[in-house]
Amino acid sequence: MSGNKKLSVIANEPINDSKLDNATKIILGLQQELTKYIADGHGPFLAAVYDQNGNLIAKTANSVIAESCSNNHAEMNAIKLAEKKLGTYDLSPYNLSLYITSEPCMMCLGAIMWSGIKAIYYGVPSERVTKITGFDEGFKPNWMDEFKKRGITVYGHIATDAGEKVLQDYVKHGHTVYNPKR
Ligand code: AZG
Ligand code: ZN
Repeated sequence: MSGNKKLSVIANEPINDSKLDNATKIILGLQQELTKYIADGHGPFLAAVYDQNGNLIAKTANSVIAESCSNNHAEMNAIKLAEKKLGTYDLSPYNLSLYITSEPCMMCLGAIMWSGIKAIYYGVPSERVTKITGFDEGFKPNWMDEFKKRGITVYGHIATDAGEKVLQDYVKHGHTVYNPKR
């Protein structure tokens, strides 16, 4: 993150070290794997749903370009796959957490809210995603407090150096930034 202030982790509850350590390991692993997904034609975002015992329920990358669908963000794909696997539109009884390489965009915040996911942990914040890549992440006033009101835990800015490097490489290698024309 050359030339930028090091980001501190933020959360909408008092920070729990064991949750943060676990999330840091998972997100660092996702950032590493993401490089392979990008080489296979995916967008530069990866998301994984885990249950409270650490079992992986779903892991998916962004497939907007690969599947010609503007909705196919990593988080949307992961939620859809988790719901399909568990055979329900309401994940709330399963106490699931969503781990994401970057902060969710405006669309994915809605999807997370209506899925019944109980906690999210993300890497690179939206302002940095936009600055590095040019992806438009939308407008999201006060969303961490709104999630808290709805019982959804949020931790962010986890392992940001690794995450920013992946995004910088995506741009450096000339991969597509797929915003609609305006
Ligand atoms: C995105 N941001 C996140 N977090 N995930 C995706 O799949 C995205 N696509 N565009 N911005
Ligand atoms: Zn999104």
